[in-house]
Amino acid sequence: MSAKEYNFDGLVGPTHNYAGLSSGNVASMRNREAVSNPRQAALQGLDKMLALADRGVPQGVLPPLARPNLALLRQLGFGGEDAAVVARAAREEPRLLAAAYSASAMWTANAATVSPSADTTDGRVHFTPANLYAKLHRAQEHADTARSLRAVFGNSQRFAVHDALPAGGAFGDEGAANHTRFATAHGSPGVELFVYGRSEFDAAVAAPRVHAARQTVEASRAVARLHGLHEARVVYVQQNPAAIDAGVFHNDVIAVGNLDTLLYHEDAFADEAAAMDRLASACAEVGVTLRPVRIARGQMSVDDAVASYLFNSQLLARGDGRMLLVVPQECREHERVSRVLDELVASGGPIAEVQSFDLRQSMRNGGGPACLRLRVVLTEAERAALRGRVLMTAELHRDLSDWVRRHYRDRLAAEDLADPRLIGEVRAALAELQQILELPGLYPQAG
Ligand code: SUG
Repeated sequence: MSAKEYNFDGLVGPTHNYAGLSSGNVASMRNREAVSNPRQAALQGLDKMLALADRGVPQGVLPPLARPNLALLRQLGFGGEDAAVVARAAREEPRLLAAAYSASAMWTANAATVSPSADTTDGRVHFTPANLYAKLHRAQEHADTARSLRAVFGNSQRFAVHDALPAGGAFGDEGAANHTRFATAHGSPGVELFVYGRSEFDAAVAAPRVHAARQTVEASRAVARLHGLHEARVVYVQQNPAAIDAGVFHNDVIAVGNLDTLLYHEDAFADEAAAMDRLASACAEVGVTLRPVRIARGQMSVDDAVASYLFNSQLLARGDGRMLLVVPQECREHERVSRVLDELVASGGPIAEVQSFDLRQSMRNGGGPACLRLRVVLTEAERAALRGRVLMTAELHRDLSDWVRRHYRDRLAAEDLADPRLIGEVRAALAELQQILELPGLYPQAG
């Protein structure tokens, strides 16, 4: 069946800030307490969405989550009126206030794992929101993420939006950031690759030493079961623990795949040869001859990958059967990495073209082009079953950019989170956003 891959980017929320909440994520730690510009962050994201939509890449948008998460702060013992909750948290536990204000849902690669209807036994598109258990500020996302996915993908004949996996370390799940799909065409049956960092139960799986691995193999297996995937078309591969220790907190910081192509660094996986063998034979089952594009240590190191985010790129099919690689601008500012990009294009391999975007605001929190998007393969009938005004057009881009300019601050420092006016500003913004996106009731508190 013919189907297209839609990239649903997260609309950056009005409280985008740098709180240094993600140990193991080099950029997040380095920029802790830097001053952010939420307005610029949102506009940078919207401009990428429109530029890709204009090139014919199907593009959607997913809304930000309501912040601050006052329910979280109340659950942690901060009581009283909304302003009092914020004031006391700011005084006593500013890190918790920052978590409650985090705009981290913008990285929709972590919103869920998605399996297209061509892969699932019941013929529906399946979504499992990621529990993001590893970090407090991210672990608060999944219930609201499930709510917004159910708003957009609410047609239960076409879509199944599961609840997140159970809380607890055994099922740490980071969603599509650790998931890649291979197929002859987006609408054909595919192979789904799940990359994990550790195992809760299998002591033979060596865990990283410095940073905690966020994804367990047990979580990956549970998602594959929930989605009704065929065993022969699922491959589980362990991430290289040394790469996690070097700052590769998600597999999409070291590898990206699309259709028959996998662009990856030789240090991405714990056992490269075995991983590539298993992947290639599973791909053969669905008629895909895997085209690995391997970047060797000699070309660039894992540190270069973390610094530039070369692999956190979008690998997109062009009309002519070759591929476009969408990279963050930082790749062109890094001499070695920029050379690798030029070599990739000159090699005559699957990547025909590289396009770079200024996503600096998101990049400073460790989020490149691939983090900002959730890939959802949809048939025409499934696309017609979407709810809301969520597919990117010049008009939607104009309305959202105008909304951002009217509601967002251009400066947010750590101390600004204590400003009680921010609560009302965000509420007013979100109340209007649900109208623009034609998703009434999306934010119950926003009225
Ligand atoms: O989970 N950064 C995010 C970045 C997520 C990137 N996503 C993918 N690789 N798919 C994270 O570490 C930083 C927030 C802060 O420090 O304020 C943050 O959450």
